[in-house]
Amino acid sequence: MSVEKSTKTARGTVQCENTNLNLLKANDYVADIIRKKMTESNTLLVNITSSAGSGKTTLMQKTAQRLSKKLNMAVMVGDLETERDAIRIRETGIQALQIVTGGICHIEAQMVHQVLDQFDLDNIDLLFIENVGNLVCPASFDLGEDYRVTLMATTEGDDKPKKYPRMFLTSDMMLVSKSDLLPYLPFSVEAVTKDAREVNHDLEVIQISSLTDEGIEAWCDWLLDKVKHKSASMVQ
Ligand SMILES: Nc1nc2c(ncn2[C@@H]2O[C@H](COP(=O)(O)OP(=O)(O)O)[C@@H](O)[C@H]2O)c(=O)[nH]1
Ligand SMILES: [Mg+2]
Repeated sequence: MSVEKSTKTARGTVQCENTNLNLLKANDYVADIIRKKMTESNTLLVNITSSAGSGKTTLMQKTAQRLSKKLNMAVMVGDLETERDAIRIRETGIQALQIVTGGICHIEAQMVHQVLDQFDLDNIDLLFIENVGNLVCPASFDLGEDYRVTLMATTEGDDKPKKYPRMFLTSDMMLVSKSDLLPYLPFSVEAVTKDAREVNHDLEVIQISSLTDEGIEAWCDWLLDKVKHKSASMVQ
C-alpha cells in the first residue's frame, strides 16, 4: 500500500508525503530478526548515516586504527555502485563488506540480513553499517541497530537538522565532522547543536576531525562504553 498525501501550506509551498507502508513493515520485521541475532552474538551494531562526503569512510578507517587492537570490529558499507569504500576500510586490516544497492538510496534490513552470515558474529564485538550517503531515505529504515550516528560536516552548512529532521530525530549521536575547517567556514557549532536538539532533545553531540583527531578519543570512548554496556547486560 502506498500512501501519498500532499498539503498546500499558507505560503504556497506544497508538502508531500509518500510512504510505502508495506515496505517499511517488512523492513521492520527483518530489523527485529537482526536485533535478535545481535543480542545472541553480543555484537554492538552501529548505523552510520550522513550526506555523501561528510567523512563516514574516513571515520571508519580512523576508528579501526584506534580500536581494532582493543576489540574485534567489522564494517558493512552501502553505496549505489563500486567497492571503493570497502577497499579503503580493508586497508586498515579489518573485515569490510560492500553492499552495492544498484541505485537504491539507502540500506534496507533485508540487505543487511542477506550478508550477515559472511560475518563471524560470535567473534565480532562491534559491527558498523556505513549507510548510503544522504540525509533522507536512510532515516526511515530501521536496520536493527543499537545506535544510529549521524555525521554533520561543517562543509554542509549548519541549517541541515531543521531541513532533514527525521534523520536527527532518529539518531542517538550527531558527530559534527571536519571541525578542522571551522576557521574557514560560516558554520556555527552552537547553532547546529541548538537546532538538532530542538528536533531531538536527547541527541548527543561530539565535534570531530579525522584530520587533526579532535574528538576522536571521545568518540572511541563512547563506542567502548556502549560495547561494554551491551556485554554487561548480556551477563545479567
Ligand atoms: N578537512 C577534512 N576532510 C575530511 C575529514 N574527513 C574526511 N575528509 C575528506 O572528505 C572527503 C569525503 O570523505 P569520505 O570519508 O569518503 O566521506 P563519506 O562519503 O561520508 O564516506 C574525502 O576527501 C576525505 O579526505 C576531516 O575530518 N577533515
Ligand atoms: Mg563512504
